[in-house]
Amino acid sequence: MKASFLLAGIASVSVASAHTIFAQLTADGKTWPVSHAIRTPSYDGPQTDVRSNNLACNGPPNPTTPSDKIITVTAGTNVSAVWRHTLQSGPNDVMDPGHWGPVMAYLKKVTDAKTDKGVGDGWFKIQEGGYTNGKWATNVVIDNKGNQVITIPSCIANGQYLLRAEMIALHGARSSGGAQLYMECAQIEIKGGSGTALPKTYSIPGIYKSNDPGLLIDIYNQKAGFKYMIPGPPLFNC
Ligand SMILES: *[C@@H]1O[C@H](CO)[C@@H](O)[C@H](O)[C@H]1NC(C)=O
Ligand SMILES: [Cu+2]
Repeated sequence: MKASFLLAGIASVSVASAHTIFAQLTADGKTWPVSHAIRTPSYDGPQTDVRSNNLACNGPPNPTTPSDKIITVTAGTNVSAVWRHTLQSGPNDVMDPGHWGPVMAYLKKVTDAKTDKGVGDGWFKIQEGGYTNGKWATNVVIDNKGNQVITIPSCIANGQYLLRAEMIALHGARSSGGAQLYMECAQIEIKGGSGTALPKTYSIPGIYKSNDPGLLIDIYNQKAGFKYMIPGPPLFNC
């Protein structure tokens, strides 16, 4: 097992520039066009400083383009954050499969989803995947044609939200700051929720520390079946 980890690690180095973007959203059975209601960058690079304000909704060195659109989503349904290597890539070009790591999604309730920068308190985690049965969550998304399936909680208040989808690549995470964090924010309006739950919220930046065990880790030197600690706050459940 260890030997195969090492080989895969070497293989990933040659294609480490193959990053990724949360490019489009599928909601209520409709797949919206690339960049519709999502602040997408033209360059697919990661954020690596977990203290940066650009950890909320991406930004320099990957400048993002604003969107004046909002996508309506029914509470309690599944949406897919659709990941692509570039804004022009298809479902078979999601990300370098050697980019092993966790996958997460967060929501933040906002007054105006088109303009809110997303920086600061208000975020809660609604989906996460780590390392299960020998497979990293990033590979689950790649094998699912780039679809990160996210259940929108049924119990939260209706209104405008930012939906922040995130994939983290750990191939360089053996040194501090080596984890590659990929995220974009979609602008959504949740309808049909029961509106009673008040999730505990967290600040971005603030949810991660550079030495979190899930961000500072030599993934090629773990025992088979090791327990990976997904970074960030606990998952919110209705
Ligand atoms: C929503 O996604 C979850 C997790 O993948 C799955 O278990 C569930 O069956 C899905 N629900 C629907 C209605 O598709
Ligand atoms: Cu990359």
